[in-house]
Amino acid sequence: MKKALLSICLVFNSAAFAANPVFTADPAAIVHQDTVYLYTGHDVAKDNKTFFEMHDWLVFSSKDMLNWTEHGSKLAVKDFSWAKGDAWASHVIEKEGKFYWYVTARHATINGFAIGVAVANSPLGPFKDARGTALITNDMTTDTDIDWDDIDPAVFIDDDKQAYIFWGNSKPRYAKLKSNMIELDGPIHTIDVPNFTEALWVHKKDKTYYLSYASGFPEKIAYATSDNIKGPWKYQGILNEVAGNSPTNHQAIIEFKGKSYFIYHTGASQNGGGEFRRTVAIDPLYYNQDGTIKRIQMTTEGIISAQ
Ligand code: FUB
Repeated sequence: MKKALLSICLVFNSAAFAANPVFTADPAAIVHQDTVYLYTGHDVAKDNKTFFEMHDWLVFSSKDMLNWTEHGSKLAVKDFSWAKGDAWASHVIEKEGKFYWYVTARHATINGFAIGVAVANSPLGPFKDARGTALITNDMTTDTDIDWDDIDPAVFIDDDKQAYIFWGNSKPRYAKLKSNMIELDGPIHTIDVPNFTEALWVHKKDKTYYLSYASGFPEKIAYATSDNIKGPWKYQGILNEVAGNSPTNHQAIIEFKGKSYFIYHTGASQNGGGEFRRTVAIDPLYYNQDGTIKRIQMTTEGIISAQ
């Protein structure tokens, strides 16, 4: 793939892709063996769309955050026999040499959205539905009026190896996962943070847990901190403003070779971007001395020097 001097969105929508741009959204990323693996949703590039059209999820990788390899579609709604559409936000995590890909999709027989999980022995797959059924369905959370409240999974494994799954729209929720990573272990809890919309991401730096999420609509990314994965969470304010030309936003936060990165999507591609034709972008993330995070500066240039 062409070496990018500008942002990742220009990598994906560079001259080579101009005739047939790849639109990407809802990033999640992991670091494995000196490589960043970026998992994204995939907006279908039709004109005049009035809602999301998403059928599968894509994978990209990089060894320096600058040059990216496109691996294509590695998981699709059709890989889950219980699902019938809407490949919304997903999340990948590694545990003991296995890679678990948690996805949002619309359930075929239970009203509403659901969360499933696929597993593979490599970050590039092949991924297979790990359960044959959804892990979380809308009938397990009956305290909202909407049927899209069970979306946007984000999994975090704490230092004691306990895994937690976070998710939600309108109400942020979390539950423990069993050590097999494919079953809930105990009750579903609600999290208390202000103005929550969706897109949870949890990470830990030093001894502080960070919970970031899309707030309000159009969405800004806000965050809260805690000294305990179970909270309580202290609201710390806005981390990223509304991203260009997209009322949704969705972030991943990683550390790679000693630097921190904020990965998100915008609708700002000049190859016909928009609300339903989004593109993943990356900018640096910086911490203050007290552990709070400086507000992200979104740029066209993105990452401009190799790691
Ligand atoms: O991409 C579809 C939905 O829009 C995601 O699940 C949300 O996080 C928002 O980005």
